[in-house]
Amino acid sequence: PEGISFDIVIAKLPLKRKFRTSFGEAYGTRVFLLSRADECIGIGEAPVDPYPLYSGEFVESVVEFAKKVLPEVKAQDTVSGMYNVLRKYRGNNFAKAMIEYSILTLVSCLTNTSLVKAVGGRPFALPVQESIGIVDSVDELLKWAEEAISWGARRLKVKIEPGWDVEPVKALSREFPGVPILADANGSFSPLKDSHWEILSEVAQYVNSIEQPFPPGDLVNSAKLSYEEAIEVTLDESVTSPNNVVELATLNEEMGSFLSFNLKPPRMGGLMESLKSVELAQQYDIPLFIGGSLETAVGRSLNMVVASTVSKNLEPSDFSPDQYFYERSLAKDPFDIECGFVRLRDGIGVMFDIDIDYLMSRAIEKISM
Ligand code: OSB
Ligand code: MG
Repeated sequence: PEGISFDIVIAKLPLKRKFRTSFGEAYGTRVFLLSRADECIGIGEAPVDPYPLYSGEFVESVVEFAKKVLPEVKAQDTVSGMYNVLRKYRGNNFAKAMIEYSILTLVSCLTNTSLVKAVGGRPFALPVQESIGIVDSVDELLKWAEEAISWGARRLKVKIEPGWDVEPVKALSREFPGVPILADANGSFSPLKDSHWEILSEVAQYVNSIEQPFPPGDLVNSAKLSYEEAIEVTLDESVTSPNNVVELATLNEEMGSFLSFNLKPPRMGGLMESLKSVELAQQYDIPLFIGGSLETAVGRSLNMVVASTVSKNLEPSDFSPDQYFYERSLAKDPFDIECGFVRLRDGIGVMFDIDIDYLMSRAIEKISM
């Protein structure tokens, strides 16, 4: 609409500690979209890296997508008009989610209505899991896990890859008996290698579930692993649309598998697609948790809006606050954990006081539109 202005901001945010997955080390580079109208400010975040490792999107692709579609978005008079612009393009889910949330948080402020209320959600205390990166030694792994247990982590999600597989999960299950363990491979095992099936079968002995064992396109082999090892397999990269949730239900029914998923709102293309996915998951009784991609408080708040709509089968989710990963939170009133739970908020806009000065002090590029 008239009078709305946007700033695309690329910021480099220093991490408190290295976070390594099977793709390599996280960069801490993030794209933000600030929107302004009247006295209000909105913001969205695309938690992408400079390289297309987790998904096909990366910093420049998000920026280019935003540059290309924002003029068209601005020309719309209604929120649904803006949706139609975003919906008509394929892919670019992280970029779409960023644009959508920037507008929705702005509208939330302009209309003084919280997004949690608008989507029919409710604030509650959500169990949090810690995501432990790939480290150089078991000692280092146990130290990280101990820290997480000390703030009450409800589950340990540990990154694995071929070569760092059985050893870490064996050590965690020995040191922390009774604490649920999820091993996240980020698609690093190949369904074409017998040796990889053997490793995963052994990993399955020590964990409660395995996340994204095989590359994104593959659901059938995940179902096969789940059935053969009688273990929960939770999909991350493989689930990018509500329809994928229905496919999980179909596989569970036809293959006797236990597939669940990790719902990452940016990966689904934003709030609306996420809400549909939650609805389908609840309808088909597919367990889920809300996943993170090292978002700052901005992205975490979108995830929180989605979480507020889940009423059953919600597993411990990626909600350790941004100050656990980054040197500094983007919130002046950061989200916090109490005994392993994060209290969902129900406020206006992003539901926290954004530290814009800090964000801008870390900006490496700003494009005004
Ligand atoms: O696979 O869940 C993942 C971070 C970056 C990319 C992929 C993943 C992750 C995480 C982070 O595990 C978890 C979090 O944000 O709390
Ligand atoms: Mg994952």
